[in-house]
Amino acid sequence: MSKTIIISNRLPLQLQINNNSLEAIPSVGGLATGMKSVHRDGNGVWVGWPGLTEEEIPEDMQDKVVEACKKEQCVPVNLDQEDVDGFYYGFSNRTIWPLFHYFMEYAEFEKNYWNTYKKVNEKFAEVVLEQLEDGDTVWVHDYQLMLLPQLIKKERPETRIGFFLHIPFPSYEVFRTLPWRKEILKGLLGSDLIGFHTYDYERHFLSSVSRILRHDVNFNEIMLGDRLVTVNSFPMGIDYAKFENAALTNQKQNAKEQSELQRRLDMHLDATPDAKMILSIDRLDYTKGIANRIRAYEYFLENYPQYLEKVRLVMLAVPSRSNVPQYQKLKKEVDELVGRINGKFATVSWTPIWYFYRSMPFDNLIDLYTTCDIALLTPIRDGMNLVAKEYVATRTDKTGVLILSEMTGAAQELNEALLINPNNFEEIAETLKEAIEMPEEEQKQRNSQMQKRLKRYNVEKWSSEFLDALEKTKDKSDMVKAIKIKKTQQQEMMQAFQKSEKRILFLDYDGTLRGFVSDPANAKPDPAILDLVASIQAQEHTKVVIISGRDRDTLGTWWKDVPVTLIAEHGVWKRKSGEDWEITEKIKNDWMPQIRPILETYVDRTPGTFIEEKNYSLAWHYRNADPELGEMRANELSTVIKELASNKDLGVLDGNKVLEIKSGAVNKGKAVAKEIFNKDYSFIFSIGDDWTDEFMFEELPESAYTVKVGLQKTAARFYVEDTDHVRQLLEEFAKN
Ligand code: GDG
Repeated sequence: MSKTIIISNRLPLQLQINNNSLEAIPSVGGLATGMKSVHRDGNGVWVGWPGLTEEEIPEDMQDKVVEACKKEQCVPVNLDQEDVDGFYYGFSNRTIWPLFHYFMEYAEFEKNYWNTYKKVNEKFAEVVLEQLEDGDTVWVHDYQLMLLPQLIKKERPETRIGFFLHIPFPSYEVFRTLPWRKEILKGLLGSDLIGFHTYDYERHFLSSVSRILRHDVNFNEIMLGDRLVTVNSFPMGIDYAKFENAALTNQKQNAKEQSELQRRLDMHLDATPDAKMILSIDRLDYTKGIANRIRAYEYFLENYPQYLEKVRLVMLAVPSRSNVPQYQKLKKEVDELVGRINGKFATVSWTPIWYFYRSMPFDNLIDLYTTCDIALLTPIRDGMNLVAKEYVATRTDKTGVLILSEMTGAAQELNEALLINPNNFEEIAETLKEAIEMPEEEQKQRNSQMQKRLKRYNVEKWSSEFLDALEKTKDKSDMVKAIKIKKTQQQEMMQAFQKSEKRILFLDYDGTLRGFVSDPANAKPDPAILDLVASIQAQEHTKVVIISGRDRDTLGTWWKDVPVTLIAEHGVWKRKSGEDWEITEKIKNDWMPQIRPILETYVDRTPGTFIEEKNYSLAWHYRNADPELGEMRANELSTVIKELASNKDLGVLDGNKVLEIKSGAVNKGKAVAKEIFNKDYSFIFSIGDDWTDEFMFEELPESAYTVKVGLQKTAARFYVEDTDHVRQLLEEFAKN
């Protein structure tokens, strides 16, 4: 039975050696918490690092490590100290983490870290490949393993690979500062499906793919030769029932069953019933806005002294990455701030901040969630923030107020929370006041809405939607109607070619016989392709037609020595070998003086674009423009022209990075139809890469061999990957 392999840097269990015996403790953190329920209920294995380096595991305990992991359906990846330092504390946490959270000044670009990151991703790949069986699905998690999808795809191309990024994907302007940006993108593109928490992260990623790798992005799909990569957003949910049930159990507990923490909290509530408890929970991380939160709280106490002794900030900061210098600095800063504020405002009976620097057992977390009236979560940046969702889920009587930073992914779903800008102290202070004074009715109204949503879109739903979408990527290639030309089909085509006594081949030029170059004037045919086409043409009963949108002069000059038929400007002109150009359609070009100035304004506004003027058409090329700007302007221009063109019989052809405006009466479809009309060709072949070639595929009879270059939606019957494969195919014709 096929299985799902989950892969993340850390396993859901962390191993420790205490007094010579191995202990497994559950991992803390968003990813582990979220995926645990998926793993627990599903059939599969989880591959990751168990938390002990090779140096820390005595030889006689190695089997025990594997066994302890196996018990939990886990498979360990062995890392030594150097690996962990360079890969985890180095590249992951000193380069990617700060950069992706917009802390550019913290990002270190160290070649050694990068090399170890690569090496460790390869180690992960090795373990995954050992586990991988036919039909298995692979789900890779997070920023530590961004090279893994490609490493697996390379070895096992048929495997479905999903990748989910739990942190933000930054804007292109930030991402492009990374020296290894191309490698990271290529690594991720080994996946069939890439998921992000929000649409903004998705959009940033697509923008980087299109600008840095210059791949074509079609809405949320990326065409990569014969592969299609889908990108989408899947906002991660929580195990709602677990939090709700834990809260219900907590409320039913009698004094004896209660935890020590709950008893203490209750004591304070009894002593000061009108005082409010404000909660914050996060890993001690500079992205979480902890220092800002404390400063804003100070500002609140200063500006609203009526609340002195009436509020308490309960702050749980979980130790994290404490050997990275910025985290040590942050720890010091938070310690000092807490000390200063407590020193400044405390009275004999009141401490304004209760600060816990430790990890707490789950039940204590629930004590805090259910007891505190307000949750104050102020990250400067946060991929999602599950704590916000957990707080809402535990509020079973629907009271409680969530104050949440707009910079978290969660803020996009939790509109009923009080949203704040974490850098605006005044706003935070005022919002705290609003939260304290919020009528219960309003609290309930807001929380009911949020609870409904969180209950519905819980972590199971999140993971099943991701896995379903991953499964569906299989069908995507079928949606692209054409099938990759196989050896047998190629042979069958060649037999039909050989048998035929009257053959015609329509060959598109740019993107088919010749790859694209930045200046189309430099795309002259090379001697090899000229020879190849000439030798096909030299065969008996064979007519080769080069059919292109190019102007007749260029086409005529480039193909002057090869006795083929030329069709230029999408069918306006035709030249039989050894004859003069003839015009095939009576076409007007009196519209040009009106349309040209419009195109010129687009050239002025879009750097890198230019106009190509042909006899009966104008083409606006945007291949060298910024890809996003180019697409945007092309859409705009196409709409403008279509509006203007309605009474002029003009057509807009949306080609490969070119928009061509021409008389509506002409296209390659009409040209090929004329060419074969009443001629009884028994073998018809046509090949092209572009949207404008679709007219020809559509027009030709079903028996024709129509071939698209590149995997895209098409009316052609077959496709080949690229121009190299076009040549290989043409060589077959030449051999005959
Ligand atoms: C990353 C992204 C994204 C916290 N303290 C304790 C404890 N926790 C649990 C919470 C919660 C999780 O850890 C923290 O999740 P967050 O989402 O808030 O933050 P990160 O760890 O930074 O997670 C984040 C997440 O991945 C998921 O994609 O939301 O943006 O940065 O579940 O309950 N659990 C226990 N004791 C603690 O002291 N038992």
